[in-house]
Amino acid sequence: MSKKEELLDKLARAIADGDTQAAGKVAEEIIAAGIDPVEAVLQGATRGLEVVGDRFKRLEAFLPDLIQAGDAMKACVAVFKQHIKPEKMAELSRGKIVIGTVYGDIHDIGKNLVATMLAASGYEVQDLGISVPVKRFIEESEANKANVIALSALLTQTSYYQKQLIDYLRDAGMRNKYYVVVGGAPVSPEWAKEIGADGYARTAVGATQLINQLLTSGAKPPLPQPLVINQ
Ligand code: B12
Repeated sequence: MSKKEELLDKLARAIADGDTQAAGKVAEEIIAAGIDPVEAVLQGATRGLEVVGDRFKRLEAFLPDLIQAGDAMKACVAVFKQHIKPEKMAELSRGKIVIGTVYGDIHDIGKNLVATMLAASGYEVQDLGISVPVKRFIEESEANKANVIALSALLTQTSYYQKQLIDYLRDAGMRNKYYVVVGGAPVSPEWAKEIGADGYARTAVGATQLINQLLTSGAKPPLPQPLVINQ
């Protein structure tokens, strides 16, 4: 194993183990060894996140492990940031997600899980919290140049606002700007199709897969049928 492979491996392990201190230290070693920091994130740190994501799927890791891994990721990126040219920074983000629980709904446990999984998977996540009006979702998505708007609804009544947001985007001629994905206990693939969403996932792990697939598919929103991840 070359010195470079060894360091990237060490970084992946530090992230997977959620070891913030080690992640920062290995990041310094990587810079000192003259390795491209963008490559280190893409080939090392991201691999660590995938490992912890897989463990989470197999119930071998839990939410605190994901949060720790996310923190370790932030620690290494903080070191790398000082050595990356601004124009290269975009390569580090897999995409920007604006997420929230829709208006009138205060359930946030599932939404928080989805947001954490996405952040731990390398996305820039703007979490707007609970009971978020449609207009605020749009304003924040515009301001943040988001790729995806993710809407959580736990009440049958409030899932209506998922439809309202998509209608709003369509009426404003903005529907092709964002993928809109929906989820929450009363939300089904049928509902996602009826309201013209781009995707539905049943769980937080599924939500990450869904967004990975949407953003790498090359298909532009709105999709003719929602992509459904039933896990
Ligand atoms: C905990 C809870 C509460 C807590 C919420 C605390 C909090 N901080 O979130 C409190 C006590 C505040 C609460 C209040 C109410 N609740 Co409540 N609540 C629940 C309960 C028991 C669990 C929800 C939960 O957290 N599940 C665990 C998480 C992990 O699962 P999840 O939210 O489904 O999220 C997962 C997926 O859905 C998905 N997902 C979630 N969001 C998204 C988004 C995207 C984009 C994607 C892709 C995926 C995705 O990924 C998540 C992780 O895998 C459910 C029952 C249930 N079994 O769902 C009722 C339930 C949702 N509540 C219900 C009701 C009626 C209410 C109240 C109206 C009660 C009342 N009369 O006051 C109020 C509503 C207040 C309001 N305006 O929102 C009903 C809704 C019925 C319906 N279909 O409309 C339920 C189903 C209970 C029932 N069987 O009647 N509730």
